[in-house]
Amino acid sequence: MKGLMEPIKTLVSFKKGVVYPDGVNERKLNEMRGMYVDDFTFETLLSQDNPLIYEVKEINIPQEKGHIIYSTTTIYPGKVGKEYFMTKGHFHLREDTAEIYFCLEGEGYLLMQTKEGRASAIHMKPGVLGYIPPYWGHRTMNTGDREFVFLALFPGDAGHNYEIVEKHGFSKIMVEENGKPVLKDNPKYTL
Ligand code: S6P
Ligand code: ZN
Repeated sequence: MKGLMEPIKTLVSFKKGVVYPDGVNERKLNEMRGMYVDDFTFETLLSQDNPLIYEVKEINIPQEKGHIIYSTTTIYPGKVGKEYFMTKGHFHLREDTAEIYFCLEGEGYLLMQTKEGRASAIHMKPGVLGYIPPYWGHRTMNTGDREFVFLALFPGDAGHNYEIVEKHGFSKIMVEENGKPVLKDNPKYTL
């Protein structure tokens, strides 16, 4: 670590996440091309509108070993076809780093998978903490009808690898069937 950092305080609203973020990283529908199963519905939706799918409210913490980076993610309610609005998903560049997600508001799933395609999902609602062990890629989806908000904490030197997800996708998808979220095999998944 380089030098001594001064302690900081962060206000976090349960409903809205970080109150005074240093930065907000927005992902709209057009940045999610190829991520959903139903490409036709995706393009139809996009030709009408480009909604905000999720936003990450960040605090500036050095991206270095020894630090803990934290942020809140808000995923808006909605679906592309039957598939719920979700994050892009990633592995950590340093694969031996873990992460904690703590749900503050709304409802959703934390979907994890190994590079071999083994999947595991945790149902998230306020008060649920999901532990993402080292080596598991992670993606979240909003299965409720209002904003799904969670706090994420991860090692400063974890880094992000989106390429694996862009290339192979996740082995499972979360779709609505008879008004309920159901985890299914992703027909687009390639190992
Ligand atoms: C970072 C952590 C989260 C996500 C955020 C958005 O390690 O897992 O802050 O970055 O939920 O997801 P994604 O996949 O677009 O980075
Ligand atoms: Zn992560």
